[in-house]
Amino acid sequence: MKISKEVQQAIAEGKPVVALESTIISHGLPHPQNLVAAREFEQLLIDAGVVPATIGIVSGVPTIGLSSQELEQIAQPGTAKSSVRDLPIIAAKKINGATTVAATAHLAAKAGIQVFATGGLGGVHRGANTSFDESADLTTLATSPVVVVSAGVKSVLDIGATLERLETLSVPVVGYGTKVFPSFWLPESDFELDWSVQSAAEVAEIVASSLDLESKAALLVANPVPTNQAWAKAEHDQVLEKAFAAARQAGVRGKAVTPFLLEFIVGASEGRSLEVNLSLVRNNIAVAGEISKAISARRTS
Ligand code: PSU
Ligand code: MN
Repeated sequence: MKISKEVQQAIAEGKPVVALESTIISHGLPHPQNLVAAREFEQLLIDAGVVPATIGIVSGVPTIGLSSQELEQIAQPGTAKSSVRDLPIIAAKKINGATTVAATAHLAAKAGIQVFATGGLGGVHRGANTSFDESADLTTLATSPVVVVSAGVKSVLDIGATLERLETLSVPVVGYGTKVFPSFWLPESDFELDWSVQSAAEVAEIVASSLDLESKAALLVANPVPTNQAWAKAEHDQVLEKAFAAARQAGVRGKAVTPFLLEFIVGASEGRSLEVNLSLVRNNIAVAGEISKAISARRTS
């Protein structure tokens, strides 16, 4: 594992650092906007006084804090989508890989980074009772002590089942300023949470308690996209129906499912879903930045 000098120094000095994933770059956003977006995500953190640590695999080496040039490589079409189980294979083959939420959370926690911003966490897919398609994001969060800021999970998933699995896996979930679990492009879902927090300082307090209790699990902070930036519900529902039908017809399986659905949805919404996707990531990054600053303020006070 390689940690960039800047990230290493920030961790050592207890300065705010936020990890960012790279599968969203390689498989979640269309090329070539993906590289522009990846650079913008990092800049948002820099402007907020936070050190960005985009994580990916460069020639087999898990890298925490990609350089500008490395980021460009990871954004190339064809980069391997890498969850935790792919890490040793990609390492041995010495190829580039883009890390999912699971792999990013795993590596961030190993590096000592406490906060991670993404778009949407993976979860239990609809029909999982027969397909068994449940993202390794869920099981990995049970053993990766890091705060994950996510706009809930995508409404293409079985949200109820995903929340049940998070409960079973003992991964705490808090709504950020809400008790309603968000569903990615939409600020709401049909599911109510047990807990909500009102500030980054409150999240920092929970992180401190987790450390005291020697908890190994992540903390999922569910941050809804602001209503005025959300996708129109009617169009959202229509496009999702089409996406499910297309996925069924194409017979996609395994790790291709999530990228297939996301790409289809961007096309079928003529880019409107993409705008919302970018907005919600920006919002998650802003909240993650605040949380990392609150954690680092506690440490130095
Ligand atoms: N949500 C998004 N965009 C993405 C993903 C999730 O809005 O690109 C990616 C994340 O990297 C997540 C992965 O970890 O999809 C989940 O894939 P799977 O369902 O195959 O575990
Ligand atoms: Mn899957």
